[in-house]
Amino acid sequence: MTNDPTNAIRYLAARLASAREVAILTGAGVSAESGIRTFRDAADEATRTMAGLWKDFDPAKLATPEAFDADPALVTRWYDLRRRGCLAAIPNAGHVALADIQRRVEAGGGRFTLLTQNVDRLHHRAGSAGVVELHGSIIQWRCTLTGQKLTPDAAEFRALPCPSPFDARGLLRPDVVWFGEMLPEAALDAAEAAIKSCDVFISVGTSAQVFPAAGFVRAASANGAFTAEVNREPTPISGLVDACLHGASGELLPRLLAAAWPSR
Ligand code: BJW
Repeated sequence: MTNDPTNAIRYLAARLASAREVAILTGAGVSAESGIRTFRDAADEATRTMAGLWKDFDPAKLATPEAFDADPALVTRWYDLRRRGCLAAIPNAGHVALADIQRRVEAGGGRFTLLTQNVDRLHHRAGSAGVVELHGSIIQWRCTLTGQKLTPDAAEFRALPCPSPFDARGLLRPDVVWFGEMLPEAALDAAEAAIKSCDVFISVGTSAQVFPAAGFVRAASANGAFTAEVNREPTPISGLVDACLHGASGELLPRLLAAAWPSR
């Protein structure tokens, strides 16, 4: 294991450049430099880190199906505020580097899977293709009864009743995965397939505390993949990965890209 940033970048870059199949898991940290609050960070002026959402808000009162049942208007207001923040945000250099890494791997005949816990769609907007959204999307909403999906525009979103002509008793809720809910089956299948067959697995900007995603690195490692972490601080998986890059993903990922494909 190496965790000197320059050595770790070189070490990981060599594995990345020669990989047949790469899987990358991202979390809220990758969007922090776009101004989107993470969930569990402590505020830190030195690194310009904003306090995570769970410092000011109780997940049990906002991010569970029970919370929505108890007060749908409150949950809708909170998610709509965040939704509009995501629409206003701009992908950062970390998102762009991940899209470039995907293009490089695929141009060399390799396979690439981007698994994200993020609901902000910034990877899509940075040009990543086939993004697997493990925790859904805040940009899209769905009816609690019909499942009908809807993408509201950027204006404030107040419409609680489902607009479906088929069942007006439903409510619109964000199409995200709350605590205690199952992840989308297709996303889990895609993650399982990538974990089984990748030879390089990288975890970026996640505290590795929320399951099942928190178990992916260990599973990839058990399947023989070379594993790495890119994160601002150590996490529960730091001790088990083959390379640790500690710092901001918006700085480290472009360096990793340049080290892996220097002719760029
Ligand atoms: C930077 C940076 C920079 C900052 N550069 N880095 C097994 C054991 C124990 C519990 C469970 C288990 N299996 C299931 C559970 C229950 C539960 C769970 O995991 N609970 C844990 C908290 C213990 N999981 C679930 O309920 C999941 N469902 C499920 O498993 O269904 C089956 C089942 C149900 C019930 C029981 C058993 C089985 C669903 C999880 C859904 C998570 N939903 C949320 C909200 C989404 C909607 C919304 O946006 O509001 O998803 S919670 C929140 O956490 C969000 C995130 O996607 C997720 C992960 O957070 P993430 O991305 O890691 O962010 P942070 O803030 O934690 O970390 C950011 C990191 O970035 C930090 O480390 C920083 O240092 C770093 N960073 N700036 C690089 N610039």
